[in-house]
Amino acid sequence: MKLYYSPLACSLADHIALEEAGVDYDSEAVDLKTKRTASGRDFSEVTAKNYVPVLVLEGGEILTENVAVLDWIAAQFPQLGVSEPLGRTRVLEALTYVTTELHHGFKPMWHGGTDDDKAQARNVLGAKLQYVADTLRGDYLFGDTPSVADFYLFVMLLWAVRFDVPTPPALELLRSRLKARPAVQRAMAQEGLR
Ligand SMILES: N[C@@H](CCC(=O)N[C@@H](CS)C(=O)NCC(=O)O)C(=O)O
Repeated sequence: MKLYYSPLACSLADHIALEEAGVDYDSEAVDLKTKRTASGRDFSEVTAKNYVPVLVLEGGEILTENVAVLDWIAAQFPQLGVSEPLGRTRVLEALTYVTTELHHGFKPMWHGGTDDDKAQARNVLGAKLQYVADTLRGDYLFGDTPSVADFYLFVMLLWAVRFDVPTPPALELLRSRLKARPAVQRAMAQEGLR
């Protein structure tokens, strides 16, 4: 299994999930500007979508789209999902919120938005993070242990620090709690992050 990632991109969630799962995997960084992998390969040969994450499975199948990749990882390693009757659906609900409401909300910050665009995005993202804080079920989104949705949320919380997005205290705690986990530290170290 091989993960294509870019440092501090949304693929960090998958990197963390694989480390938390304790599975053997390879990984290779992708330069998202040049679209070259660290070994010099043209990334469009891996995926015509040209974005991360990409997870290449043992049989050579290629998974893209963060929600699908994280859902697949949680299906292989149920400790990274939620074990209740609606568990998988709740995790998909949370992953979809993160990708459509949070991740996409950062576009003006990553893609040269105007100062007005960025200020507006900060307000909207702050309100959406407040919604997440209000619905936490415990130390993590769904209770005492983190799921793949927490790992994707974690990346958004790192972006919030980087771009000065107001973050509710409960989510600052969640960020610190996740950052203290050995698997998270290993994934971040592999991406050259602190
Ligand atoms: N629809 C994709 C979007 C993934 C995405 O936005 N990846 C970013 C990094 S966070 C990327 O690779 N951007 C480079 C590009 O789009 O050229 C998903 O949900 O996985």
